[in-house]
Amino acid sequence: MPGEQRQTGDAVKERVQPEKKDPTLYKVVLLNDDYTTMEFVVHVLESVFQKSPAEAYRVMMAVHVNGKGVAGVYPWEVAETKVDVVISMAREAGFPLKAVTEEA
Ligand code: TYC
Repeated sequence: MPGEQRQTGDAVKERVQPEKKDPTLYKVVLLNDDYTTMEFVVHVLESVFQKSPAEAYRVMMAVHVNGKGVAGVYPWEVAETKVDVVISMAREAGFPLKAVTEEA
């Protein structure tokens, strides 16, 4: 409606920058264990973390050798959801695989 927008001079607050999203990123870290198969970990890395077969194998071996390794880095909600998906898949398949988030 014409005349409805008041031009008081101080009522208009210009937004010079778009609202900032939380910039904090979180690593999803896979932990080694003696019972989860290498094949299953590779499958998780390919299906949940969109790794190529070669990269999935590389990350799985890094976890196997070093005890833990980064599967991916994401905003908090995405990282937490990926951990939940990994744990659900592992328990469903009968494996004790663990995944945790760490601040990146
Ligand atoms: N250490 C396991 C084995 O020898 C393989 C494995 C790799 C398990 C990575 C968990 O996050 C893991 N079968």
